Amino acid sequence: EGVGPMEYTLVKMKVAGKVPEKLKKVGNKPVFLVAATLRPETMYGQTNCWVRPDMRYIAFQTSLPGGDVFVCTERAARNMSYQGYTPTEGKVDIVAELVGQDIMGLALNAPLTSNKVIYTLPMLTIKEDKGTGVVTSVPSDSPDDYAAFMDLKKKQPFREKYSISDEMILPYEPIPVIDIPDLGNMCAVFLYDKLKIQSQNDKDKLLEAKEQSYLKGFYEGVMCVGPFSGKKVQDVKKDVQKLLVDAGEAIIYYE
Ligand code: A2H
Repeated sequence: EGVGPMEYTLVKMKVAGKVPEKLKKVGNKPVFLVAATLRPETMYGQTNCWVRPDMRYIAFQTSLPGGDVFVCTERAARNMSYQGYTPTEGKVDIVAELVGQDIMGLALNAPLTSNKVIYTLPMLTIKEDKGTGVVTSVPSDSPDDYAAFMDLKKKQPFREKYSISDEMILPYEPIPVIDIPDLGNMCAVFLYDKLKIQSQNDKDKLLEAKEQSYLKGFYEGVMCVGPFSGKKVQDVKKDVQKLLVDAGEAIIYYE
C-alpha cells in the first residue's frame, strides 16, 4: 500500500426488492449497500454485488440528503463518521446488525450498469479490514470478480449452499467496458482463460492476472461503453467519479 490515505469511490446500490427481515427496523428510509471501488470507470459493467456470508455488517443512519441508511462494516461506518457522513462527528447510529447471509440474494439497483437489477452474491475472499466489506462485481475487468462469478455459474451446490437461485446469476454475462491492446475488451475473462484460473481461491494466478492487466489497462485501456466511449481510461476515471458523485449515486471515502 502507498503512503497516506487511499481514496475510494463508494458506489451506492439501492435495495430494490423487498427489504429483508433484519432490515425491517429501518422503516421506509432508502437502504443502500455501499461498495468501495478504485475503478469507478468500470461501473458500466456491474453484474452483481459481493458480500461475505459470515462477515458482520451494520446498517446505520447517514446525514445524506435522502435520509439514506447505509449497509457496510462497522469499521467503515466509523471512518465515514469522521468524513462528514453522519449527523454527529465520530458517532455511528446503528440501526441493525447483520451478517452477510442476512443480505444474500437481495435485489439492488446500481448506477451506470445496463442491468436493471443485480443481486448480492457470496464472495468468500472479502477482507474485513479494507473498504466497506461490500464489493461491486465487474467480471469483465476484475479477475477476482470473474473467478467468483464463474464459481457460482459452474457449481450448483455452491449456489444452493448460500440460497442463490439460478435467476440471480445464470442470465448475467460480463459486459465489455474497456478495450486493452492484446487483452481484448474483457481483460479478466481473457486472463482467466489464458492462466487457467480454477476458482476465487486460486491466489497466485489471480495475482498474476492482476499484474498482467492493471497498469496496461490504466495506461492503454480505452472505454468502449457509455458517454466516454473512445476515450482513454486514465483521462476519464475522474470524470466518471464526478458524474456518479454529482448524481448522488456515490460518495468519496478515504482510509
Ligand atoms: B475494485 P485495494 Cl473492475 N476485500 O472495484 C476484497 N476486495 C475488496 C474489498 C475487500 N474488503 N474492498 C474492495 N475490494 C476490491 C472494481 C475493480 C476493482 C475492478 C478491477 C480491479 C479492482 C470492481 N470490483 O480491484 O487493495 C474492489 O474491487 C483490484 C484490487 O485497496 C476495489 O476496486 O487496491 C479494490 O479491491 C480495492 O483494493
